Amino acid sequence: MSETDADLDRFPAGFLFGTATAAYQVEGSVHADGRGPSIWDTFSHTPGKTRNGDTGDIACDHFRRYDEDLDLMTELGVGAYRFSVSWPRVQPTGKGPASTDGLDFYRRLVDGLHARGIEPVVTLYHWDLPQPLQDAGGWPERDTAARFAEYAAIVAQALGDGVARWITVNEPWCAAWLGYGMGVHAPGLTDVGLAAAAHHHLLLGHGEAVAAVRSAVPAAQIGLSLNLGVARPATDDPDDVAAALRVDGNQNRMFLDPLLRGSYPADMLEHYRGRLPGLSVIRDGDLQVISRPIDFLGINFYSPGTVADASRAAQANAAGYCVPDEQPNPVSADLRVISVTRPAFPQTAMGWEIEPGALTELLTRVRRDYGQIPMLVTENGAAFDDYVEPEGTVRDPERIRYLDGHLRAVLQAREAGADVQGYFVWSLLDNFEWGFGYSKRFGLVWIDYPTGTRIPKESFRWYARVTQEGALPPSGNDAGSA
Ligand code: GCO
Repeated sequence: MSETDADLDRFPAGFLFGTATAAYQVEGSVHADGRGPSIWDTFSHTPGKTRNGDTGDIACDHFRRYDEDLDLMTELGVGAYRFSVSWPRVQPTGKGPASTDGLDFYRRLVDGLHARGIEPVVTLYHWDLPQPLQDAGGWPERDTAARFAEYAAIVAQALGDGVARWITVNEPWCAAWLGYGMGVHAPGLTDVGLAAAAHHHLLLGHGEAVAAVRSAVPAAQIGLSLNLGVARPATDDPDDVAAALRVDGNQNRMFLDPLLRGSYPADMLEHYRGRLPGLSVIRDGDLQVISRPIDFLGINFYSPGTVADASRAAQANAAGYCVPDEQPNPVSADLRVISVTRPAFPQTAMGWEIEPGALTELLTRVRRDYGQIPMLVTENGAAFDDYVEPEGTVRDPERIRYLDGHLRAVLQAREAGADVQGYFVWSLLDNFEWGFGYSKRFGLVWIDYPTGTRIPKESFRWYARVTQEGALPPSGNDAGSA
């Protein structure tokens, strides 16, 4: 039965409204209680790697101010808070006995959430690999997957049934391809063969962690968060269509196929054959581990993409696209693709195109191609050039419009049969945006970094109404009216 338009503003009872952060981006206190260095501590302290040399040393000081942030979540009215556990806070060297003090911080956080009636959703890996494991080879090394399973078991046993929903790995694509292929994320390497091997071992680590968490918390609901993309060809020329298929393979099918079908896509196995060590690291039985059943699929979505064959920049330009003049990164060069953008198309402060309908397109594609699987939008949000007004408020109508549009896109995907059960705004707080440092603000809450002062933005109040009513303001009304 088709819902009426009015219903399309309303979410079903039980829909999970949440918000999200990640340890290295918000916690600070990087030496507290014996926390060891992660690859992001090393990377951010390496000159030239992050904007202005920004690091996560202080970040939002969430490690010390978490109680204040929990109160903000109460005000926000969210049903769930997605946060990540810092592996080097739990195991300072990435292996061996756990740090009780490190685990205690997360126990306090989980208890504080329960005390406020907010469900904790734990991400086990949000990119902060303990540096000693990278020194031993990092994710291109198979042993790292085993170390990750050991760490997952420790955290699951420590937090136990206080956590119902577990996300093993956040965006393995970023960890592998930005970190080992493009060099713009930690550990800052630029080797396609290493990136492909890291890709496989991150998925293997996910599969091993699924078993570890299930064994410690039998009732757990377990998934992972993928930053799946929408890669459209710039023209219908066969070379552009093939280029978009290669990007779809690298960003989407090389995850969804092994996870949900138990095999890598043949075209991408062929593409990466010979990039060593690459996917030559696959061993018998690995795909059975990787495709262990999960209870939900987390999808992080921000923006669609348009792709042309690397040899067709002039044609893409002639077709009206903006073609970047920067040198392609090693991963795109290997795929023989260029990303192009639509002129005068609305963009966020990251230069990412704003097209909410692309989220519907993505969610319904997953449903169509991989069957019915419960999905959570575990990240969606936007950076804009926010500022504090003279009266001390932060008005961010663009962010309200962005969130309104993408929440409507979720409703439309549900209407089309996708089982989307929740939505998490990235992010609760302005925070350390990786290579961009503190120059990009994604938060519902403004952070005054020198003082740590929190200022809820207008979008915070807008989202609090949505979580309260379980519905969006009728479209066009109050959706971030300037
Ligand atoms: C990601 C990460 C977040 C980012 C956010 C904005 O999805 O890249 O999970 O840590 O900060 O997505 O880029």
